[in-house]
Amino acid sequence: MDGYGIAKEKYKKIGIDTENALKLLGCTPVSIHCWQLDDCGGFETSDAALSGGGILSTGCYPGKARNLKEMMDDLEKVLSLIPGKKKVNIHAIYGDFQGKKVGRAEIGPEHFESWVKWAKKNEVGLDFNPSLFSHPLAESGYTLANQAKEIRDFWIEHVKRSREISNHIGEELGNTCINNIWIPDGSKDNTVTRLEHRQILKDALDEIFEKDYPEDNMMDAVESKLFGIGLESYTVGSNEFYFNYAVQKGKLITLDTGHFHPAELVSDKISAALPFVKGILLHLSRGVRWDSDHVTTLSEEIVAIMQEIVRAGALDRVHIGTDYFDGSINRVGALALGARTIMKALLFALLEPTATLRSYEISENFFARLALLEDLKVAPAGAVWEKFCIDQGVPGDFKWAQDVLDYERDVLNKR
Ligand code: RNT
Ligand code: ZN
Repeated sequence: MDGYGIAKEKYKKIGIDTENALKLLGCTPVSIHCWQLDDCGGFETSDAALSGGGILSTGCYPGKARNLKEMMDDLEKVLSLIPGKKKVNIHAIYGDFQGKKVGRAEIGPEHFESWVKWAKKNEVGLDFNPSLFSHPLAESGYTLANQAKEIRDFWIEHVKRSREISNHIGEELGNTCINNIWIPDGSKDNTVTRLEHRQILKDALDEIFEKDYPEDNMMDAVESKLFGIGLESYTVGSNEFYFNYAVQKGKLITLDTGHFHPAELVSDKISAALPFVKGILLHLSRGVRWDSDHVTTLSEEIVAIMQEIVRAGALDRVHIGTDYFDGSINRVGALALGARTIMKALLFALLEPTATLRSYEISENFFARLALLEDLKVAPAGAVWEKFCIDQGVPGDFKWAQDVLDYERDVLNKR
């Protein structure tokens, strides 16, 4: 019997059907963020600062994607290394601007036709984000929450257009495109006009969302943050602000694992959010001391997040995605590694005998619950993962990294 056969039998004994787990894993999409591939630079021809707004990619590893073609090439490599269903998550700054200077308040669906074509060819869905950073009109620290109406209106127009683009993308692909709004607005030091900014942000969002689009085409998500670099003392779009907004307006809430106090757990927020919100969008990364922009690895928390989704039976209401930027290692490898890890964590969660664990819990046999949870940690999930990779036609563990290194030698090092 091969490794998978043995694993299948072992899981069967504890009431788990591995075939079923593989089927579910195969139809759950993971949305892969494109901005890991170029350190969040984008393809605008403006002279805007490359980062700013409280986000920062560190490291200068060679080979980053310098244009749309290189980014699409890199993404194709990444996609070939991730088993299962995929989406690609893009930002407004990654439009096909053809060397022209296109303002953020001038973008339209035409600038994203190349992406639609590419997505169709590669059989992936797309998600979208307006870009409210790396721009002269974001330098004051306030975009949608800016007290100056001209600046605010500029950004409102940008986000409205992003929603229109998302609607177009979703319609073209026949796959809902999530438009996620994150703004950097906040302040380095103690701020006294807090209610004013938050009221302004609420009104700006209300205006942005005036137009309804069919959910089959696009859905809106709002993303909170605790702090950013240079924005340590105050963030307008805090957790409470967006949670309330999402609940009141029927929007998705985005939970980014790097946007909370280090001891706060996103895994525990899932069941707290689900009774109230339309759904959740996850931005997964690995927290290392501060804003977690490190590549996702198989941590206890990533597994716990997946377990919470599966235990809640909420795979259709929680949209899983990556969001980190590390410019200090091979970027293609970094992106593939994070996404593979998330799929592994999801598989691990799908291989859990939840009904048995619940029965122990109900009968207050907490020792049996703990013992089973602990034994599961070294159950042969790896062999099931290997089978998934083979079935999906992607290289398995101990092989895929060599593909990345070959690509580095043949493509990235020649840039
Ligand atoms: C920033 C947010 C946001 C960005 C992207 C580029 O802290 O996490 O999601 O990473 O929109
Ligand atoms: Zn994020």
